[in-house]
Parts: sequence; structure tokens; C-alpha cells
Amino acid sequence: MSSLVPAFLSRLICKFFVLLFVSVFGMQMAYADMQVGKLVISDIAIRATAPGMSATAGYLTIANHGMKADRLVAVKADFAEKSMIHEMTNVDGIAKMRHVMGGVEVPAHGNVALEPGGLHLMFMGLKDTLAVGQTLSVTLVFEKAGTQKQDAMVKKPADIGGMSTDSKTKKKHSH
Ligand SMILES: [Cu+2]
Repeated sequence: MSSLVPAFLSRLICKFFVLLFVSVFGMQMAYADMQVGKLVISDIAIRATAPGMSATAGYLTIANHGMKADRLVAVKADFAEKSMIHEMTNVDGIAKMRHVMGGVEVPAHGNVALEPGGLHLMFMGLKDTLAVGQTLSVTLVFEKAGTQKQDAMVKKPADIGGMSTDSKTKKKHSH
């Protein structure tokens, strides 16, 4: 019967450590949530460039698990002189890009995809050639979630998914 006490004690100690683990882990989770707000942002895929190319595009998806809509309002990148949010639209069979004024809404409990053929990040005045495999950093500015630094991977255009219109329509860029 004397073994009952240690067994009871060890169960109690065990419970205590489980609780301790859960609370520490839980706190870390909450902290990570606070850092990104209610937004879950994918890594950014950037089109690799050939030497001499001065502009390229970046793609990503943003999910919003919050109750309120947010808005991507600005983009910043050290490797480009100018970064903007663009949208490709099809006007009479010709794909055109335009600057999206006022940013892109990320609806509550929804998501937005910036993908080939539609919305994209536009990087102009590139300082170097962007080679496949390079990792860059892009800063996204949200109306509510604030500033968010995000990894950006340089990829072959063929490795970037989305609804590409390259083969069907002529591209025209106003910059
Ligand atoms: Cu563009």
C-alpha cells in the first residue's frame, strides 16, 4: 500500500509538467499570432530576370482569419527603385497593367491571391539581375496589421502558378 503515495505524487507532478508545457506553448502561439495579426501571408514568388531587365513581378496569397477586413496598401523592396501594386486587365484582347490605387482589400474570413494574369507586386528600377534561387526580402504594409517583412524567392516564370495569359495575349506595360 505504501506505493500508492509515490504513484499519486508522480501523477500530480506529471500533471503539473503537462500544464506547464501547455501554458508555455500556448503563450508562444498567442505571441506568434500577435506578430502577424490575423493575416497569414505566403512567401512571395518573384519572376527571375534576364540581364538588362529593369522590372519584374511578385506573387503571393494573403489569408485573413480575422473578423475585420484589412488592406494591403504599399510595398517596399531594397532591390528595386520603385515597388507598386499592379493589376493586369484584358482590354480588347490586350493585357495591360495598371497601378492599383488605394491598395488591395483582404476580406474578413477570406483571402486574396496576387497571381500571374491578375493582381501582382511590381518591382521597377531593379538594381541587379534576379537569379533563380535567390532569396530577397519584401516589406508589405497593411492598413491594420501594419508593416510585415516577408521572404521572397526568385523563381523561373514556369515555376510560378496562376492563370497566365502570356501565350494568349500581347503584353503591354505602361512604364
Ligand atoms: Cu505590372
